[in-house]
Amino acid sequence: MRLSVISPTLNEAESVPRLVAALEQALCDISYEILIVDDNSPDGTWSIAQNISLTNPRVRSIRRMQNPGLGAAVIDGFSAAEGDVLACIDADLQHDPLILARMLEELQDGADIVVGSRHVAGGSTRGWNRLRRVQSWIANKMAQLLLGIRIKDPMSGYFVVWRKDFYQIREQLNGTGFKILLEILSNVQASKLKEVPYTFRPRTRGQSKFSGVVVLQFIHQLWRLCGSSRRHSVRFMKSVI
Ligand SMILES: Nc1nc2c(ncn2[C@@H]2O[C@H](COP(=O)(O)OP(=O)(O)OP(=O)(O)O)[C@@H](O)[C@H]2O)c(=O)[nH]1
Ligand SMILES: [Mg+2]
Repeated sequence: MRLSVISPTLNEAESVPRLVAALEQALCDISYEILIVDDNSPDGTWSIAQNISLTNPRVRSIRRMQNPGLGAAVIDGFSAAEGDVLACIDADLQHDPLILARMLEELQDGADIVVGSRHVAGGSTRGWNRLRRVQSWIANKMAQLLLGIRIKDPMSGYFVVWRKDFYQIREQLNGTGFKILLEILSNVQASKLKEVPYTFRPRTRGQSKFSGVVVLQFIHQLWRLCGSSRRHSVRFMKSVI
């Protein structure tokens, strides 16, 4: 089994070399490639990744010039990847690369999608103030209730999925916004979802891209996904009666 690790980046020049080093350490027994998918960052993140790729053949740098956005970057990275398994991980090392091996084990044991989770036993968030905790709790509940998603951390940006499953739904995915996992969970016919706990660490380099626009995009995404799941249910009911 070959793994492709996709990391979307925007102004993460300082983090990318550290991410590559941390992944190399975490994946020493695994066959893998790393794709840094950058939206032509003004700080030259794509060129840092390109320089690393000159001496490290496992690393590829993708410089995107159109349709910027986290979700769209992940879809492009997944499409360019060559592994049987696709992982999505933030570049800023808030996601712990050490749990990737365990996530792969869960896939090999029969899971369809494995999510790095802050909200199952053993998982946590470090350094969040009360406001961020409340915001995250509300967003989680909205996603679970409105979309019928059963996992504890549907807002996670850290997950692994089989490439064959991604290809089955690629055309249905909308890349607008931050929450590409929600998009995948709402479209995929996955029966077995697993969560592996980890501690979401504070960002130590670069700037957060979380903003009010991201929150609005999330609300719009929920509205859109809710509408399409209602349409699917009506179509299904019509087909059985
Ligand atoms: N390609 C691409 N990557 C993005 C974009 N926006 C964010 N990212 C990357 O997506 C990942 C998550 O973004 P963050 O800013 O860390 O979001 P967050 O983790 O929710 O927020 P913090 O906890 O404040 O860091 C990081 O690797 C970012 O560089 C974008 O528009 N395009
Ligand atoms: Mg972050």
